[in-house]
Amino acid sequence: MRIDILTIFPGMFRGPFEESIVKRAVDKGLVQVFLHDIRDYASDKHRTVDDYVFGGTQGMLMKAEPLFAAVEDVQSQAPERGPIVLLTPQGRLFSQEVAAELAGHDRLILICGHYEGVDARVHEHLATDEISIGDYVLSGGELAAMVVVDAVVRQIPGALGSPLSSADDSFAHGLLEHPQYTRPADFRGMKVPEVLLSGNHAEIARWRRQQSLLRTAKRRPDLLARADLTDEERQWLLTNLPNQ
Ligand code: 9D3
Repeated sequence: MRIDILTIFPGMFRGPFEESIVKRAVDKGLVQVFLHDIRDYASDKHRTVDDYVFGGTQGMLMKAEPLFAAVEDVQSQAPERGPIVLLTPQGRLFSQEVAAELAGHDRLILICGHYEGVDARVHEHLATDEISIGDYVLSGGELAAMVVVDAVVRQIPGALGSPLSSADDSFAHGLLEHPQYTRPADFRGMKVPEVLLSGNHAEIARWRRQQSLLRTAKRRPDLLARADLTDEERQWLLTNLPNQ
């Protein structure tokens, strides 16, 4: 997979991409990540990438011209075609499903907006997809792009170091993870649940599933509504959930 990122702050990505699972995937040759400075595609000597808003409002917008030029240049560098994703607060909400969908392509182009937003012609005629990572205000699309790249890259077969596959990730089951413990079995009087020390694997599996169910019901009832539970499990929850 080839990922091209268009940004006015390429330096923001270097730390995260050189420390994470992304670096391992790059080193293994599973993914190539290219950073492109949008200013390199500005047409004036001041390398202008923003301008005032027609009709008059406060703030600046990213100009269409450097973004179109950048996408066209980056597309000319490799023959594969894939989604052109604009990171924007107006985009569809990012999720594990969206990550899996993006991971199915050989090529991704991510455009990071900044200032008060991006010229509408980029939304309408350049981007093929618009993604938001959540309902909070960021200063730009860069952190959102890092989130998307991390979630997408760990879906690529072989990207994870351990034999655990990304299919084991919590959201892949639609439930939150059960509590986990490592040694010591007693830390300052805080004890690991007895069942986990029992060696009874059937009992342990049952306890973990029940903990996942309780946790999800308590913290993320929205997930529980869509999760794949047996009738028996739904009944068990009804009788074991604390009231209110
Ligand atoms: C005044 C209206 N604001 C929209 C909520 C303007 C605005 C704020 C912040 C426009 C752009 C931005 C910068 N944010 C992003 O580019 C962004 C983002 C985000 O702020 N939250 C969640 N996901 C994303 S993806 C890109």
